[in-house]
Amino acid sequence: MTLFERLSRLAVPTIVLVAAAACGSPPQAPGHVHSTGGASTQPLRTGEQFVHLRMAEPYTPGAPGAGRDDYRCMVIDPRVTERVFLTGVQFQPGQASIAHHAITFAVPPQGAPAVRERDAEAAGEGYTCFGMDGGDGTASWVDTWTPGGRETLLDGDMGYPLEPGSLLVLQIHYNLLGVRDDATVTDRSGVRLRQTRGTDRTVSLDTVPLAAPVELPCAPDESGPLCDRAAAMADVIDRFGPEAGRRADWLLRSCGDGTPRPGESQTCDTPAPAGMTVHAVRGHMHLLGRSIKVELNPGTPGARTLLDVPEFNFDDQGLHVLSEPVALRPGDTLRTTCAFDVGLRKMLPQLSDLPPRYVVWGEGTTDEMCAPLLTVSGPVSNAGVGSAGR
Ligand SMILES: [Cu+2]
Repeated sequence: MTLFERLSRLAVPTIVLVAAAACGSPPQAPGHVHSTGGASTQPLRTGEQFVHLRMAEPYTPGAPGAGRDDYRCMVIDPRVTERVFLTGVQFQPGQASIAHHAITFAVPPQGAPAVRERDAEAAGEGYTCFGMDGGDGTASWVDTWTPGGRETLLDGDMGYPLEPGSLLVLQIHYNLLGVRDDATVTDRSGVRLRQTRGTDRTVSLDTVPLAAPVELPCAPDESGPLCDRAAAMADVIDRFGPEAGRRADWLLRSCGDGTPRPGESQTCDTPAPAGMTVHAVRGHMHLLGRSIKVELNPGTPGARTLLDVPEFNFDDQGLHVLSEPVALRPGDTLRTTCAFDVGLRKMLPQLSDLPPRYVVWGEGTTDEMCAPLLTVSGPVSNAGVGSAGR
């Protein structure tokens, strides 16, 4: 399962936003944010310790076909024996020359078997994965690293809970453009966790995905069988199965009347099903993504912009921390808007050799997503979604 399946599984009918798993204590207002470059390290705070973990075995990246990009999910068992909270993550590349970006997912115990199975089925360390596909549907997207990446810390007694039996998945994008065909480069990357045992008052963070449709037609000068939406949908279903493949249609019904409106910009209004506190937001799209935005209650006196990335970069999906946390009330409108640029297809080495296609939501390199990810605490259960209250 994917994070999107988590979204659709938990979604209350007709809406797209989902309050993720229960959070414990009431949110505590964080103050400001500390960021440090890779070279310097933010000191440990009270109760924190660093835990260094590495891939179990080295991996030799290899891109499929003529491609130069390998997206690989590495499974690491943090072997926690009691619940801890992740308050910071620093990916540590084994081969900086080929490490393009890395996403850290925390997989709770109930999601671990599916991840282990996928890992076991693939030869070599890890398994092939892309985009939001880092774990099973229960995984929380905790961190994104890019070269020179910064550990982003929220200031406050809060973190991502890691229960015994949890796993970490590091999704590493290896770019092999600078590697000669006759050269072999192996990687054994790791991750430094900043963790704390926490207390009963420590606030659990979770990631809540939003979504808008992707209905990106071929450019006027492009043609081919996959430029037909039905053919493109059949192709996605062929690659990812019927349930995954029909997400594009599900999104159209959730965000509107079910009718595709092809275009480079798409939007979706989502009522918040529960109260929660938003601390930070990141945007996720794939390679054709141009911009991504999340607005709260647009067109009202209380309107706020929670995320505005006017120049999206797939390899820099950093966390945007709000200057102060924003409380969502049930029924608040969250408007997600994404723009894509089909012209990028000809310019990107990962896509330029592939046949043009009508792009819909999907897990693959050639598919797209429009998925803001909210870092939240404390869904309040008065809307019936989520089980923690205060
Ligand atoms: Cu994705």
